[in-house]
Amino acid sequence: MRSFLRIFAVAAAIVVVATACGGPRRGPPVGMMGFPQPPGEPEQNVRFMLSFDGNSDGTVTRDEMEAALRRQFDAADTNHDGRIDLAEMQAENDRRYRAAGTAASPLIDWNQNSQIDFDEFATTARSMFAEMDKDKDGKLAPDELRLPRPGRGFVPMMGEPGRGPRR
Ligand SMILES: [Ca+2]
Ligand SMILES: [Ca+2]
Ligand SMILES: [Ca+2]
Repeated sequence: MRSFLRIFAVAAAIVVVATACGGPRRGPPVGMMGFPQPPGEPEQNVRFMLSFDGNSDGTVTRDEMEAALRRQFDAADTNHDGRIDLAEMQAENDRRYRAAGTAASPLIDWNQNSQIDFDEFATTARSMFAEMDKDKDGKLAPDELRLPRPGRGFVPMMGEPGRGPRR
C-alpha cells in the first residue's frame, strides 16, 4: 500500500512537472511532413520560367532556357573566365536583390568551392524545368506554365482562335 502511494506521488509529480514545462510554452507545431508551401512559390516559378521565353510565344523550350541561362551567366561572369567567383556572385546577387527584392533567387555555390560554373548556375532552373515539364517533351507549354490558382486575371490565351465571323 505504501509503495502504491509512492508510485502515485511520483506519477503525480511527473504530471505536474510535465504540465509546468509543456503548458505555457506552446510554440507553433513544426511538422516535418505536412510542411505548408508558401503561397507565392508556384507563381514565382512560373514567372521565373516565363522569363526564359525568348520569342514570347508562351512556350519555353529547353533551348530557350539554356540560351537565356547562358546569357545570364556570361553577364554575371564579368571577367569572362568561364566561372563566377565569389566577388562576381556577390555582385550578381546584389543586382538580383535590387531588381526583385525578397522574391530574388540568389546564386548558390552548391558544392561550396567558392565558384560557380555553368552547370551549377543552371541547376536550379534545370530541375525546376524538369519538374514543371509534366509530359517530358522538353518544353513548357502554356498549360504547364499555368498558375495553379487563377489569381488576378492571369489567363493563358486559349480557346477562340477568332475565326468565327470572317471567312
Ligand atoms: Ca518560347
Ligand atoms: Ca569570372
Ligand atoms: Ca512539356
